[in-house]
Order: sequence, then C-alpha cells, then structure tokens
Amino acid sequence: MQNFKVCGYGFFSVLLVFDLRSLLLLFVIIFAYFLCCCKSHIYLSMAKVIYFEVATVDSKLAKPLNHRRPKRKTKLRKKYRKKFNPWNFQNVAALSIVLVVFFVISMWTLLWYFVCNSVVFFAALFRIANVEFIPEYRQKESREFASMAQNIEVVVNNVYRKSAVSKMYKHSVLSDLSSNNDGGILVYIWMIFVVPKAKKQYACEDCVGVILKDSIQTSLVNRTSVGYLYDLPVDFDSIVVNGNFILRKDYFMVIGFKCSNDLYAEQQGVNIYLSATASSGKTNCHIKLFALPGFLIHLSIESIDIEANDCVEDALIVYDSLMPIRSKVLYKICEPFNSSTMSFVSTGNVMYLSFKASLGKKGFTGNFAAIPQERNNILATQNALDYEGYIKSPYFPSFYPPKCNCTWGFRTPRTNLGIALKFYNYELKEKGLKGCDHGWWKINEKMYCGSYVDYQTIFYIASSKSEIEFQCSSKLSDPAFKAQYASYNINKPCPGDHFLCSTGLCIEISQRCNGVDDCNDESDEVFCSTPLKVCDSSNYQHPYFACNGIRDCEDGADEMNCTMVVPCTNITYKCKNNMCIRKRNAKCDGVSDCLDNSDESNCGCGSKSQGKSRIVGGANADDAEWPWQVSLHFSGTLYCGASVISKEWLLSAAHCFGTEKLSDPRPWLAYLGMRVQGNPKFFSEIRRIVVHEYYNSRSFDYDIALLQLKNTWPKSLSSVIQPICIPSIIQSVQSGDKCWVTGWGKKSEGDSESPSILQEAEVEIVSQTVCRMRYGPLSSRMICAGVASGKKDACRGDSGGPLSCPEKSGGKWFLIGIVSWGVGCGRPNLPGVYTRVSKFASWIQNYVV
Ligand code: 4AZ
Repeated sequence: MQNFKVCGYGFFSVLLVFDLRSLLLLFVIIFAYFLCCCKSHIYLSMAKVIYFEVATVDSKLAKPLNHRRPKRKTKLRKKYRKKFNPWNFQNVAALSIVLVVFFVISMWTLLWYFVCNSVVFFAALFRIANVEFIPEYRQKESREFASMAQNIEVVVNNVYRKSAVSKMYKHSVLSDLSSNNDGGILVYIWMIFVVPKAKKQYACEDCVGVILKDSIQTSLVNRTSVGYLYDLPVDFDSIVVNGNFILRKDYFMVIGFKCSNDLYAEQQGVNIYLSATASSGKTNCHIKLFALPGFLIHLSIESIDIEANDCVEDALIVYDSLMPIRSKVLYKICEPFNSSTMSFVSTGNVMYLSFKASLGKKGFTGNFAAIPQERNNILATQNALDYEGYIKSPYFPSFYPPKCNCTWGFRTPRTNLGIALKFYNYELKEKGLKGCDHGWWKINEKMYCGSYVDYQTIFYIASSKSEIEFQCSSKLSDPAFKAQYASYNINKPCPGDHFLCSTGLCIEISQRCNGVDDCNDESDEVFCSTPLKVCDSSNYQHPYFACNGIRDCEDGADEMNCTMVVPCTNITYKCKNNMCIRKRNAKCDGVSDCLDNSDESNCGCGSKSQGKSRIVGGANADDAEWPWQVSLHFSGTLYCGASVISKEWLLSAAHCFGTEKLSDPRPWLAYLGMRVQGNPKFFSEIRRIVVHEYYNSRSFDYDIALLQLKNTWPKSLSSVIQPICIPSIIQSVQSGDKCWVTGWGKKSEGDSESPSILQEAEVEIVSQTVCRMRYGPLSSRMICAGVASGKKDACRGDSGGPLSCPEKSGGKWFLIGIVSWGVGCGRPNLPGVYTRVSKFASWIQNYVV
C-alpha cells in the first residue's frame, strides 16, 4: 500500500506509462534541455556583456557613429570572445544544477521503474489446429520457425495491444513449437508485461488468460473448440496462461548457463542418459526432452540428492510441456532417494525438467526414452476362474499421466460367477456428491471413486459380464496400481465360516468382534456386543481383555504372562529386537517389559510438569499445562493447532495444508510454550511439511501431517515445552476413556472471534460402533471423542491440535488423536472426529528418530 501511494501521485503517475525506452527519451530530453539551458545561459552572458559594452560605448560617444558600427561589432565580438569563459563560476553553477537535477530525475525514474513496477512474464500455451509439425520447427534459427514466430507474435501483439492491459503489455516471444500427437502444433510463448505495482490486480493470470480466450471465443463456430485468433485457428480448450513473478528469476536469469539442455530421443525405446550435478553453489537447470512426433516420453529418475525442504530450495519438477507452466506439473520430487526408481510418462512428445538446488553437492541421475502411446481402449475379455491375471494402471509401473483412460471387459463362464478385483494399495468406493481425486471408475454403468490406502482390498462385481472404465482424475501424475482378477461365486463370496469385510477381504469368523481390526476398516469390529467377562481359561485371553492394562478378571489372569515372548501378530507389542510380547501398552509405562528395554527408551515425553488432573464448553488452561500444544499461524493468522512430538517435529492434521498455498512451509510460524495468544515462549519457522501421501481431502482419511521446525527450542524452556508420547500401533484406548482436547479454536459454532487463552475440555472416547451410527462409514484411521450432551468439543481453529490421553499406569500422556473434523461444533450426539494416531506409529517413525 505504501508503494501505491508513491506510485499513484503527480509526476510519477505521468511516468506510469514509461519503460526503458521512455527513460532513454527522458535522457535525450534532459540532454537537449541541458544544451539549450547552457546555450541560453551563454547568450544571457553574452547579452550582459553586449549590454555593458553598449552602455559603455554610448556613454562615451556624443557624435553619431553610424559609419563606425561594423567596426564596433567586430570589436564587440572580439571583446566578447575575450571575456566569455564557459568555466566561470556562473556557468559551472548552472551546469552543476542541471547535472544534479538530471541525476535526481534519473534516479527517481529508475527507482520508480524498478520499485514501483514489476516485469512479469506470462507463459502461454495453445494449439494451432491446421498446421502440422515439420522438423524445421525444432531449429529456432530456421526460416520456418522465424516465419511462424513472426506470425504468432503479431497475432498475440494485436490481441493484447487492443486489450485493457495494453499499457502494461510489452511484447511476446515464441519460445518453442512442438507437435501435438492428436494433430496440429503446440505453441509456447512468453509474454512480457511491465506492471505498476499499484495495478498488479489487472495483470493477474486469469485476467491475461481471459483476454486470449475471449479473442477466440467470439469466433467459435460449429460447436468445435477451434476458433480463430485473427488468422490462426486456435483450440480454445488448449489455452493455458501461467503468470509468475518468480519465473523471471528462476528461468530467465539462468538460461544460457551450462545447465540448460535440449535432449532428443530419436529412436523408440532407446534410453538416453540424464544427469545433473552441481559441485557447489546454487544449481538451476532447465532440461527440455523431446521424442519423435506421435510418441510419448518415459522418464525414469534413479537417484536424486537434494535437501528435503518441500521443494522450496531444492526440487526436481517434471512438466508435461516445454515450459514451466504450473497446471502442467506432472510431479514434484522434493525428497532425496537413491534406492528406488520413480518413472513418469508424458501426455505428448515433450517434457520439461526444472532442477534447482541450494548450496552443496546436489544432483540427480536417470534416463528417458520415446515410447508409443498405449491404446486407450484395452478390451480384455476373459474367462476368469482362479486369480489368473492383472489389470494395471496405464504405463504400469510408472506413475500414470493425468489424461488417461482404460476400459476392460470381462465375461465369466457361468451366470453365478462374478468378477473379483484384488487391489494392493487402492480401493473403490461408491461415488457420492463430491468428485473423485484419484480416478473415476464406471463399472456396469455405476460410478465409483478410487483412492490409495495402505492395505489390500477386494472389489466384487456381481455380474458375469462386466464393462470397467477407468478415467484418471488427478491433476498430477498418480502412482501405479494393479488388481488381480478372478471369478467368484456371487452368492457366496467368502468360503463357509468366513466373514466378508467391507474391504472385500474374507476373515475367519473367529476374528469377528475379537477387538482386533482384521478387516483393515474395522468392519469386523462394529456392532459387536461387549464380550462377557467370563474369566475362565478360554475367555481371559480374549484380546478385548488380555494384557490391556485393566484387571478385568478378579484373579487378574487376564493380565498375567503379558511380557512372555510370543509369536508376533497384529495384537502384540514388537520390541526393538523384533521379539514380541502381549502387553499392549508397554510403551513408556515406566516398566521395562522388553528384554532389550526398548519399550522404555525415548520416553522423554508426555510428562506434565504442572496442571490439574482435570474450546466448546472448555475452560482456560493453566500456564504450561499442555506443554506440547502448538499454535500454527499462516501469514500471521491463527490457522491450526499441532503437538510437539520431538525436538524437531510437530504433528498436525493434513487438511491444514491441503492447498498449494498452504503446503508451502514459508508463510507458517509455530508458536510453542504459549498460553495466551501473542505470548509465546518460543517460535520457529517451518522447514518442511510432510502431508501423508494417502490423505484424502474428500473423506479426511489419513488426515495427518508432520512439520519439521527450522529451530529447536532451548533446554531452558523444557518446563514449558515438552513432547507428547506417540502411542504404539497396538496401544488400546477404550470407549469411555477420559481425554482432553485443547486449542484456541472457536468457543462455539457461530462465534467469529477465537479465544486468546488456551482452552481445554475433557471428552470421552466414543466407540467406533456408536460413532458410525452418527456419521455413517468412518475409516479405521479415525477415532471419535465427545460428551453425550455435545457441550464439550473441538471447533474451527482447533484442527491439527492434540487429543491427549493419560496412560493408566506410568502416568505419561499420549497423543491418541488429532483434531480432524465433525458436523458442527458441540452438537448433541455428534462427537468430534480425530485422526487415530496409533495407526501412524511406524509412518511417524520413518521421519522422527
Ligand atoms: C474445524 O473446522 C473443525 N466439532 C474441527 C473440529 C470439529 C469441527 C470443525 C469437531 O477445524
């Protein structure tokens, strides 16, 4: 706004239309002015001299002097020549003033130009329909390229010079031409604008894009997407305009350095080696990959050595175009790796790699090749019997590109046989009102959404004839998936004495209601009556009672022999030496249970130095009562909560970082050791945000994110800042257990203001069965907590914050939940839904050591 004031006034507003050429003109004017000034000054001096001379002469002469005049003139000139000195005081002073004025004006103009204006580069891409690609278009020096460039630049100039942004528009430059595999050529251009900062809003990406689109729309004919942009037949749907203030720095400043390269895959299937290495200093590489027209590019990245900081400083960004256009990003690699390969496929015959790295030895290796386009419609009619084959995502095992679709068809030999699809890390759910993030599926005319999960699922199609259509829906490339197919008995999908889970798995009937999530979605553990506490030898070992830290049987038999080493199962506690014991809550309970004592290592967590053993319906918390509570601010505004889980790491909810803007760590600040907003004991910027890769923004499944701090708090603050313990994967909490939710979120659903003092409320764990009765299907990564009246709850602004539960023995506090979602706040019988942290124990361990 300050700039606005300076830029918007008087003299400078006149200059708003200036650019560097205008500056040159100004210089010429001032120079001319200087010459004029000096000249007139000289004349003035001359006039004075003449006047003086005349007066002197006139006063001396009494007689007419007509005949002597010529002589006197010559004399005068001589006298003047003798007397006029350009370096006398007067002239030097005048000259100095002019120079100073010139200097000040130049500086002001330069300052205004660079401070009040921004040079903005817009990258634009569109398809020209009636031109076919010729090899000469690859060479920018060729006559053909130059002529096409002139043609396109003239058209774009015409469009923008007659538009509302004409004063800001400078010119356009054709950057590249490439063939479009479905006909025509793709045109990549840079458009350069000089935008006064006060008028930045008029040169926004959408505004500039709309001008180009509008110029075509007016000539749209015959309901095709191709219209005319002057004499160019341009595909309206292909237009992408991307503006970026950073583009200039990232792209133009380094172009021409050694690290810019154009590479060609001239033969199908021949791998071309790729590598970029920087020994020191900053690296900024721009690599354009080309394949033969009609082919696609298959890129494999074998290793990459970069700093993991959310692509802020170090990144390899793969674009599905020849320019760094945001909407054409196929994938961003922000983390180093060297033991696996990641591969991607383009939608056309070009790709663009942008590799940037901060100081140090950084680089990547890989290769690329031209591959043929997979035919879209693969129809495999199968007589499926046993699991006999796979359906795979396009270009398996590479990430599949955003624009893709496949169809498969199945026939089974008998009408009572349907098709079962066993996925390894993917599940299909009926499509609701919301769209799909990771693939649309049309199966026998019914719509489903696909999403990634970390367990197996089986999808049954109860028909002997099926048509399956898959359509990619993600903006980025998505990881590969495959499904094994088989026929199954429609009337009896699972063998006798087996239970059919909602995930499609078949589990033994004895696993139903055993207190263990055998189905991966807890469908085997809902609508179970609490098992009777029959404390005989057959029942006290029931997982519901055994070794859960509660003495259920009078004789305590259910809590006996819990630290005996037993075979590992999904209800045993795994020690560091890979031996397993049955004690569920062995971690950090103050008793050494594992032979290697690993259950009691890294237990400097979950201790509250102060506090009563006692939001919506909350009360003010005491100072340092919740030493793991964090307040997360985005661009200065309270946005979410988080919990301290180690010296370096915080745990929060993925949905706090769900957009491109919010996933940038730079605008975030974490306030630690704070009770009253604005009074933190410590704060830090965020180095890195790790959002769970399976986070689903529609269902809020996998709603968890790790945040790495840039700075760690000093030891002297350990009385007010403490990490909370992370539960082990088998740690049990039961319905009715008392926990606390804390945060600075709204005190009631309709509030506009947030409290400044940290609020705390005691809530009870609600059983999954009851919670599902309220909300419908919930994933097993969710846990509910509340009170029946609804009066105590989390609300807007509490998201990401802790649901802290005390361990019964040992007295440590565990992070059982992360505030995630709910219907409204504090409504009766609608408890808060939290991310079940125990499910993520090993995921957290991958990052936090
Ligand atoms: C939220 O918008 C939010 N009552 C958090 C928790 C709940 C509702 C909304 C649960 O951040």
